[in-house]
Amino acid sequence: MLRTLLVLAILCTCAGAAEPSAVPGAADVDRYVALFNQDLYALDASGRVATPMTGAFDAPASDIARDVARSTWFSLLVFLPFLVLPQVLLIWIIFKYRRRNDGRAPATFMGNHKLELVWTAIPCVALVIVGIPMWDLLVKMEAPPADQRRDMVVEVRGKSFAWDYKYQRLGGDRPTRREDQFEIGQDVVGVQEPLVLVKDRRVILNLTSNDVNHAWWIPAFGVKKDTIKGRYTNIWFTPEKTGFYKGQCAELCGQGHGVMLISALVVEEADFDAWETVQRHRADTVRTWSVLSGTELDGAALEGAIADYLKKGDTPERRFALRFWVASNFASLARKPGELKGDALQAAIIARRSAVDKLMARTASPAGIVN
Ligand SMILES: [Cu+2]
Repeated sequence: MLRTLLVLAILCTCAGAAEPSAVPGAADVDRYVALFNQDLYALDASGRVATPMTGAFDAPASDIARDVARSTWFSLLVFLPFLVLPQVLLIWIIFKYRRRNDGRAPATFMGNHKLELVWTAIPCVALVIVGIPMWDLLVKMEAPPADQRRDMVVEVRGKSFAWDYKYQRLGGDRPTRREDQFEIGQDVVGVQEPLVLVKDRRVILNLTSNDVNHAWWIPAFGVKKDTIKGRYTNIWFTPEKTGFYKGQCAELCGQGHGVMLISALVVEEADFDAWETVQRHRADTVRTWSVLSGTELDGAALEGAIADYLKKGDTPERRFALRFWVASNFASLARKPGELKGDALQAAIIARRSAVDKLMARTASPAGIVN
């Protein structure tokens, strides 16, 4: 009997270990903070911008960007001879037929109908050759895809001087009920949160504005669109590479236009699930953070805040969300100029994060969740 139980226990443990965990645990927190809390302004060790703003031509990151790059290179190839050839001819003629003081008079002539017809007709043909695929691409970019059932849909709202993202549909096989929508608001002055997208999942952006005209532009995706109050404009694309992408408001909109930055994060499906989880529990973590961000750490208040948070729901997802937001907020705080700096700040962060860990481990739920 004892042997059977022992074998069963070992089997259960092995099965548990082999199965990948769907919910990220405490060990994943720092990886996700590094992924989701990327610094728009970060510099690398040699003082250069850590993530440069890439373009559609040097690093296209979506299907639309690839099309834009291809058609632009094609038009450049077709038009390049019109730029180069006249200049080469001009320089050659200047030297070949220069005045030589040998008594010869230069020839004078006016007009040549045949030549004029040819040099009008050839550029016209070139324009048509370039125009047809360009027109096709413009129509494709303007027309929303016919079958949108599996697409992600996000409402983008420009405001002086930040962006709000409302996820109206998450795409894939996800539910599209009203209660599954959620909104990521931005501080008007503060860290601009990225638009988070899934690699290879098409996204449709419905854009509008709260005030003046703005324009949502991320060059690597090959899309740029005005956002206008009282009206919706649309763009769509399929992000094809994971990564952190930078953009900028592209419509002169006022005093803060220069800092109206845009960023987007393209992640794998599993990482998007983790991000969605932490967003859904974000509001509940605010109280714990307000205790942690005080100058003096109030142990009793922290214990109360964590206990209340877990009382509202003690699941591995909620525990992960609390740990994530604590770590993520500290990561943002460490970037802001404050009284504490460098090692002192790092020590304070480590101490406060471990206080949270200890309290959470102590507040194990009846189900035995200690993660
Ligand atoms: Cu602007």
